[in-house]
Order: sequence, then C-alpha cells, then structure tokens
Amino acid sequence: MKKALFIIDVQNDFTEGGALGVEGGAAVAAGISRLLAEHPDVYDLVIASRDWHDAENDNGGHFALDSQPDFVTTWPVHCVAGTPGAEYHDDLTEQAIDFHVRKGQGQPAYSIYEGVTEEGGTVHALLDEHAVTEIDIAGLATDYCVRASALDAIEHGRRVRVLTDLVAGVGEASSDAALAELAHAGALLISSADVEAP
Ligand code: VGL
Repeated sequence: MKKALFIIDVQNDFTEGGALGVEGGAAVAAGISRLLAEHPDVYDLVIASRDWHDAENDNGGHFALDSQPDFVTTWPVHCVAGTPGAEYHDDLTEQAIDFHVRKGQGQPAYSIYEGVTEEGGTVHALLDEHAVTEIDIAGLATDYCVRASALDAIEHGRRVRVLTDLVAGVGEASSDAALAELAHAGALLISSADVEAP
C-alpha cells in the first residue's frame, strides 16, 4: 500500500498578493514544507499541480476578460504559463516534489486529474504505475481545486485524507461546505499532525 501527497496549486497567484490570492496561502506553503521536512518517509510519491493557463485566450471562459469575474466560474487572469504568478510559492520546498503536473492550458481545470505530468502522462496512470492506494491532499484552494482533486481521487477508488490545516480557500462558507461534502463522499479530514496515524 503506497501513499502519495497531492500538493494542489501552491502558486504565487493563489497566495497573498497574487492575482487570486487566498488568505492563509503562504502559510499553507510553509506548512507543507515543514510537514515534508518532519516526515520525509511518509509519502512514497509527492505530486504537485500547477494551474498553467494560456496567455492569449480566456481558457474556455475561465478568465473574465471583458466582464467582472464572479469568483465562482469566472476569475481574474491568473497563473499564466511562464509568468511569476504561475510559479510555486517560494516557501514550498520544491526538492521534495517527485512529479510536476500542469493543468488548464486553454481550459478551466480544477482537478489535478485533468493535468499532465512533465512526461506527458496522466495522474491516474502515474498512481497506478506506483500502486498508490492512499492519498493525502493539501494546497489551494479548498473550495475549488482541492475539492475537485479530492472528489476525483475518491471516485478513482483511493483512500483520501484532506489535511485541513494545510488548505486555504477562496470563501469561508464555500470552503466549509467543500470539506463537509468531501467528508460525506468518504474523505477523512485530519490534521497534518496526524499524518503518521494508520
Ligand atoms: C483555483 C479558482 C480558479 C484553484 C483555480 O486552484 O482552486 N481556483 N482557478
């Protein structure tokens, strides 16, 4: 039984001062790095995603270019491929990441499962290849990309735990609702202090 950590979209644009910064985003970056430093052997695989949108189009209506974003299905321009906003936050330890996944080229892509690895494969295939059955999830944003990634992982039959002190969301009510939905769907909500628990 192998265990993976998903680090979802811990990018400059989703942290304080970014185009779509969420409160607590930088602390999530630092917290994930601390977790990986303190528990270097817990995860067989560490997989990190990045939103990686096109600069020259609205990415399937994801970017509000000619209107105000509604912050539900349309968003300010964020995480454009190759820009500083799309880079991992500086406090996230990149050396601990085994696989990098990019998603959202020309389309909205909330779930890490919609992305591709640097080798061009899917996350689903990567997990199968490494016989991963258990997935812990941390990152941004609780109510969007963390939620979608966790639901996909559950749907693919993995045991999922959300590290609730290492996620941060766009809205408080929508983040609470997302965590309740994930618990109902079968995810365990745990603190990162309990990652070693069976
Ligand atoms: C996200 C809003 C828009 C996320 C991505 O990473 O949760 N949220 N695009």
